[in-house]
Amino acid sequence: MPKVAAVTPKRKKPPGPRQPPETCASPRPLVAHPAGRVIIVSNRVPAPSDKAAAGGLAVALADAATAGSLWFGWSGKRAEETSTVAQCITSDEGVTYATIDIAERDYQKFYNGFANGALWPLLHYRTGLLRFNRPDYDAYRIVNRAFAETLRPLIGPDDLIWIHDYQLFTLAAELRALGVQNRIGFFLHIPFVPPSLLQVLPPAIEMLGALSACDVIGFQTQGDVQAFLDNAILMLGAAPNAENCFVYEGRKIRVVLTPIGIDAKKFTLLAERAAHSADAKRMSESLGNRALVLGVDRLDYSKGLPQRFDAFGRLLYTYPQHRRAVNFLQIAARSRQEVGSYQTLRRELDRRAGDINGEFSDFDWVPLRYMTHPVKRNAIAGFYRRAKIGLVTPLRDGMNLVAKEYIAAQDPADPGVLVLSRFAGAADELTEALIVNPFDADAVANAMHQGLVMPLAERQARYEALAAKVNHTTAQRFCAEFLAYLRAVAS
Ligand code: GDG
Repeated sequence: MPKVAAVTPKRKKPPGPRQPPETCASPRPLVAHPAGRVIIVSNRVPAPSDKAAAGGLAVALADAATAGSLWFGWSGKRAEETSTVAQCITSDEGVTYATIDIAERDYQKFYNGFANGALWPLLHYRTGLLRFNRPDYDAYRIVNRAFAETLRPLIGPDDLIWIHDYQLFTLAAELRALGVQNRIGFFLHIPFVPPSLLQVLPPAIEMLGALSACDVIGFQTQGDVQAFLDNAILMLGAAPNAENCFVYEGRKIRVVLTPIGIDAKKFTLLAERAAHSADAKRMSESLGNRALVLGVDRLDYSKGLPQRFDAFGRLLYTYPQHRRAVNFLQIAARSRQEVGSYQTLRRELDRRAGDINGEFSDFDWVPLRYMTHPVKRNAIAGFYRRAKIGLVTPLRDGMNLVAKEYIAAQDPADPGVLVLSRFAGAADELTEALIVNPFDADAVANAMHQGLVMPLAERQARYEALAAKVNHTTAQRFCAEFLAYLRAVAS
């Protein structure tokens, strides 16, 4: 994607400690751009200094956040009152990060309550975990409105607004209510569900209507695109044409497929270097000649971790030749620990890990290593390269970037094997992985065994096909494709 240059010269920063943030109270855009700036809006805004530690969304969007663009969202701080003016920091690359604090009373209900207690389970097909109540939903609307009100004065006439993910489903409607006429796009990082499931959510119609205040709505898979259109047909009375466009309340909406990817070349370089790092050396020494089976996930019930632990147990039970010959490392970085279902999951994993290690350990070998604190990105890249099996078995996942990172990290001369859930968005594209049903522990165990004994030639053939895809559907391509759809909307 071409880099956008800022028209207004960049303010030179003095060397030394970073300046405290300024308030972006100006009614005019901070940096004008003839073709319109890109304004990214996401629930969390990555700190400009935090690139190395950044996770999936931040890394994938780095390419859209070019000089002159604005990234707006929550600071990560809770305050007594929600901010009415954003705090701004401009990075050395010329990207302005504008953030607001959220009032504690709204945060709990908006984030832990409606976004992660209702929308997240529902959109991952887990209606049994859905907890809905009106005050949570009201707080969700209030926070989306606060985002709109604080963002409104920062928007210039031709700016493109690109909203991300399920925390901000109603933001576009709030912006329209404030008179914003700019082109607005929305991308959903997680799955979308068919009408039979979405109807479980009491304000489903209201939310679909609010989302339809966008000009372009993007999804990870063709299944998600279809699910959204089916909902729009049934609940909004939409009549999409062959290009997946429909008209709602006088506005034309286009529904597009723009799967997310990674910066594959950069990740390959990172993994090559990380293979010689101190962390990789420690890992190798701890493994000796044993093969590494690796899982890397946020500790989330959508990732299928209990089922994965069971599958590893089945591998050791069914194929005794792998006892003492493999180690399974599960990195499960804690997340959303204030939500009850996440606390339950953690206790469940502790128990299952104990069961497996109690059953199969020897006095000098422990089969399952399981850690819940985050690991440096650099170390993860090195571990991927060392792993003979990349185990990616979510019960549902929008895409799953770990699958793509694992492939990008492999040594072409001796690549590992990806075992991938058919319910990850990535499975639509990465068909040369060993595709499994994560609910079937024996099938996942069989796939692990198949990967562990797979001849080099087959591993290489699968790797080459997968690497070509990961290098094609990149983060750069994702940003360029989505923004091209948005730019094509008549302003
Ligand atoms: C959502 C959707 C979609 C993980 N543990 C650590 C760590 N990670 C990094 C991984 C990867 C990222 O976090 C996780 O990305 P995923 O795609 O797997 O999952 P979600 O966080 O659920 O993301 C998902 C994504 O949005 C993008 O659209 O693919 O389907 O659910 O980059 O490497 N990074 C570090 N330490 C850890 O311990 N540094």
